[in-house]
Amino acid sequence: HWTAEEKQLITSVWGKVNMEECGAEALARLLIVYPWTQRFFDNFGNLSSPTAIIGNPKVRAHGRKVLTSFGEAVKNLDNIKATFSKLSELHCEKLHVDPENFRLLGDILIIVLASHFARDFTPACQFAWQKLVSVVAHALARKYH
Ligand code: ZNH
Repeated sequence: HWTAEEKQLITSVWGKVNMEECGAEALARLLIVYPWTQRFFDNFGNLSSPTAIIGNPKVRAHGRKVLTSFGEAVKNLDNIKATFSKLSELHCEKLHVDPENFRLLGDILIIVLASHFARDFTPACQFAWQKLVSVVAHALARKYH
């Protein structure tokens, strides 16, 4: 369900993404903008203020891990459901993360990309990326019933 142009827009942006920076920024923004998401990370230490969250090394490391994992979707655009099947099980059965949070993180990621790439993040580009974060959110939510 991807056009050749969409695939190209997704992979060309992805090729320029700094996982460390963008992953850390996306997770930090999620925790700051939607503070209730902090409850999943009560073993991450100090999350008491935006500054604490941004400087928290566990947030940085986990943000990178999540974004790297997101990269598996980019590499497997035609097979995202299968790619995230195990991860969906983990988030559903072990971590009990409300799937609404996958949508929130997806929207945050779009904002991070838009702010990093500015005018290069064109409307067509945003269209392809919105579609991608939505497919990823669905794939991760698949094992919930
Ligand atoms: Zn998640 C974990 C991915 C979203 C929460 N994650 C995780 C991991 C991965 C991921 C890869 C690791 C695993 C292992 O270790 O095995 N995620 C992911 C992705 C996404 C996500 C791809 C989207 C895109 N998560 C999410 C959200 C949330 C979460 C939204 C909430 C809010 N995760 C989580 C947790 C965990 C995880 C809590 C665990 C952590 C620790 O370490 O403790």
